[in-house]
Amino acid sequence: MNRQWALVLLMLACLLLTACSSVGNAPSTAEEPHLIVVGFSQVGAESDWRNANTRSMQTALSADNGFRLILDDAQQKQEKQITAIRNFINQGVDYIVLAPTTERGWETVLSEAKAAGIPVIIVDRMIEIKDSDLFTCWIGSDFRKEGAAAVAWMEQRFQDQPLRIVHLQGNIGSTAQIGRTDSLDAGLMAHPQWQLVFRGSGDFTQAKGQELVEALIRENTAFDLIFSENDNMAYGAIDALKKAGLTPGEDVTILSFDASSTALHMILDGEISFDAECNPLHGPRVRAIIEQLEAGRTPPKYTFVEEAVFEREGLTEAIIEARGY
Ligand code: GYE
Repeated sequence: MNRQWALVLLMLACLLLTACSSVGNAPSTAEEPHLIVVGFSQVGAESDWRNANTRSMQTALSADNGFRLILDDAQQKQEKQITAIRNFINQGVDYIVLAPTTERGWETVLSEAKAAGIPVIIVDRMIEIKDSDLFTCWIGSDFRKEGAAAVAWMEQRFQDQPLRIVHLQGNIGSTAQIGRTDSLDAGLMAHPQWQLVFRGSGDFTQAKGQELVEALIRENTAFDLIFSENDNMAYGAIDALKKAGLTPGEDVTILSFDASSTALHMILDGEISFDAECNPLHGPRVRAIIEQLEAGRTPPKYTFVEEAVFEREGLTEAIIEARGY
C-alpha cells in the first residue's frame, strides 16, 4: 500500500469513528431527562422509624419520578449535617431536604443555602431559628400531641394509682424528645402520685435502651412502667426485662412511640401496651412539595401529619400488614 492509500484509509477510519461516536452520543444528550437534584441530609440509621423514612424518600425521589437524590447519613451528628449541606451547596443541587438532629444551631449554614438560592425543606423534627425565611417549609409530626396521647392512656388505665415511672428519652434537644418529654412532665405535674424513678437518654437506639434498663435492674430500682420515646429503645428495654426473668406487659407496662410493625406485633403479644404512631412516610409528601414549588406555587409553611394510636384492642395482623413500615 502506498502512502496516499494509507492516508485515505486513515481519513476514512477517522470519519467512521466520529460518525459512530456521534451516533452513540446523540440519543443520550437528546433523551436524557432533566432530573431535579435533591440533597437529603438524614439524621442517621438509629431506628426502624429512620430506616422507613430513608426508604420512603428514596422511593419517592427516584430517577423514574424525575429526581436525583443525594443521600447523606449524618450518624446522628449535627456537624456532619452542616458539612453535608455545604457539600450540597457546592454541588449546586436544586433543593436541600434536611431532617435535623437537634433544633438549634442552623442559622449560619441555612443562610449560606439561602445566599446560594437553594430552597430548604425541613422534615420530621423542627429547627429553632429566628428568621423563618431561612427555610421554605416544614413537614412532620406533632410530638407534643403524641406524648399527650400516651399520658391520656396512662390516666385512663391507672388514674391516681401510685406509679413508678422509667423515662427513656430520645436524643436530647431533638423535637421528638422535647415534645414527648414535655407531655410526660405535664402528666407528672398533674399526678403527684406518679413518681419518676429514672430519666435518661437512650439516643433512640435499641442498644442504649437495653443498657439503661439493665443498669436499673442491676441497681435494684423498682418500677412499674417504662415510657420509651421510641420503639427501638422499647425493644432494648424488653430484652433487658426478659433477661432478668421479668414479663413485659405484666410485671412492667410499656408505652412507646413510632408504631413500627415490630412494635405493633409486640402489642399483639401483650409486651407493649400502648404505641403512639409517628408516621415516617414523608417521601411522597416531600415530592408533592417540590412539585408545587416547581409549578411556582407556595406550599404551606408548616404541615402536621395525621397520626393514630394503637393498643391491643382493635389491632389486627391485617391492620399491621397494610401500614407499610
Ligand atoms: O421517633 C425515632 C427516630 O424524629 C420522629 O427519631 C423521629 C424520631 C423517631 O429515631 O424512632
